[in-house]
This record gives sequence, C-alpha cells and structure tokens, in this order.
Amino acid sequence: MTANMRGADGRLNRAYSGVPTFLRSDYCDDISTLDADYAVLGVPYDDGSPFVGGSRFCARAVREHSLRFGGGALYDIAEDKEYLREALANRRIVDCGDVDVAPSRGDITMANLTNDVIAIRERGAMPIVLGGDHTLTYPVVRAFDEPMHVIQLDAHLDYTPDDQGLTYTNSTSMRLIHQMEHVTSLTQFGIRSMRDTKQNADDARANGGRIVTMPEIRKQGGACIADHLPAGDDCYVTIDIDAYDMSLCPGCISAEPGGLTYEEMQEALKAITSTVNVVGFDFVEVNPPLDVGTGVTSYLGALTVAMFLGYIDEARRR
Ligand SMILES: [Mn+2]
Repeated sequence: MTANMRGADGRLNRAYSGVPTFLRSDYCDDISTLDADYAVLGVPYDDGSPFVGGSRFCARAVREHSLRFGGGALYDIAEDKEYLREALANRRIVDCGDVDVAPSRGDITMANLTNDVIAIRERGAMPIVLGGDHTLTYPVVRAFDEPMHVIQLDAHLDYTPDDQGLTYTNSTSMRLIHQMEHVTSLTQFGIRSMRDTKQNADDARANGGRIVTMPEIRKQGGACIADHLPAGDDCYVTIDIDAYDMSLCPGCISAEPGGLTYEEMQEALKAITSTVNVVGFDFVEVNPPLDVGTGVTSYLGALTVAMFLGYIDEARRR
C-alpha cells in the first residue's frame, strides 16, 4: 500500500471497495462515444472450453485483482521505473465492460465481439480483451484488416481443424487465424503440451508458422522471442495463462508443467514491445472457480495484463 492511493476524487479506494473496472479506469457503456488510448473489453464466454468451464469469470476476477495496483502506476523496483502513471492520470485507459454473451450461441457472441472490437478501433483505441476462454482470439483478429503478425504465448498450439464445425472453441482459434489473409505470420511461444498432435504441429509449420519450444526459451531466456518476430511490423498478441508453468496457475484447467517462469514471461513481453508494434492483445483462460483461495491465478493475470500494457505504453511514448 502506498501513500498516494488517494484518487483524483479524494477517495482512498482500497482494493476491496468500489466498482471493479480494470485498474479503476473510467467505465464507458457506449463504445460509439469512447475516448481512450486503451480500451478494455471483457468476454465472459467459456462455451468453447471442452473440459471444465468457469473461465467466463476470468475478466471479472482480473478486474477485481487489478484494483490492488492502487498507487497510480506500476512500479518496477529492479528498474526503478514507473509504468502507466500518465495513462492512468489522464484517464487514457477506459473499461468498456463486457461483450453481450448469448448462452450456447458462440456464433452470436463472437459476432458481437468482432463488432465491439471494430467499434473500439474506429474510436482510435487499442483493444485489450479479457477472456473467457481462448476461443475469442479468432473473432478479435478478424476485426482487424491491415496486415499484421500474430504472437501466441501458450502451452498448446490451439491448431485443431474445425472440420466438425467447431469454429468457436478454444482449440481451433490459431488455425483459423492463420488462414486469414491479413495475418502475415504466426509465432507460437511456450508450446509444450503432450496432448497436442504431431499433425497439428506439422500443419502449423507447413503453413509458415514459427513454434518456439521450452528448451530454447530455457536456454536463451524469454527475450529470444525477438528472434522469431518481424521487426517493426504490426503485431497482435494473445496470452494464455497456461503459457506460465503449472505451479503458477492453479486456477487454469489447461495448466501444463515445464512452462514459463514469471521472469521469462516478463522478458518475452518486454522483447515483444521493443521489437514490434503491438496493435492489441488478449489475455485468456483463468478459471476463478478452480483457483486457490488467494486467487493467485487471477492476480497473476491482472499483473500480466497491467505489466504488458505498461510496456506497450512505454514503447508508444518512445
Ligand atoms: Mn490456448
């Protein structure tokens, strides 16, 4: 807790009080009037989770834990550097609430999502989308039309063919994205699940994708992601909490051992923002009902989203 927690409105704003928008940003309930640099949008959808649902509560839990960063900035003592102070003080981060979800109708929900992201971009803001499960990345990416690269931080390829009509599930999103004309290339980082198939890995590579596995990351550090990115290009980034090691995400049904440490994630996110131009990102797959009592998975999610946003904001100021 810091001495400068008192907000512009004079309130103390303890982490457990008030209405939980992301980082206690202003709330916008009409995107057509949005005035922001960064627009947060929740997608409380987990119909695309084939095993145990619950990630529909991810965005809400991440918002709640984000209120614990109450000092008006994110301070990294190792660098003696503050992130997001101006963006927060100038109210440049705005929370647009949640996409309208139609239960059991992924097609309708995801059309709503695509339309909301288009509307956010028309207002000149960068979309920051909070899951939900990993289904949402495809409908977000299809809201863009300029050429861009896609970076996925994940334990799994999410490259299953949607040949059974399973378009809106969390295991097919990356194959769908990779087929889109404006997606120039795909980098998949942290992939390690032995539940993925050789066929899907072969297909991703045959389609021009780069897969960065854990031995390479462990040997070279998270910053090695820069070697697999088109420097200077526009990039969309999707972060699955299961990119982190299983020990860091008890509240994630798809957690896998042998994943990223916090430091490796930090290095990777920093390297991304210093190598490419991030045009938007999403964060998915925290399942709060499965989490431990302290909610550490949601907390790590809030930290990851806020930290990455801080790096993006710093890069945009340079
Ligand atoms: Mn995933």
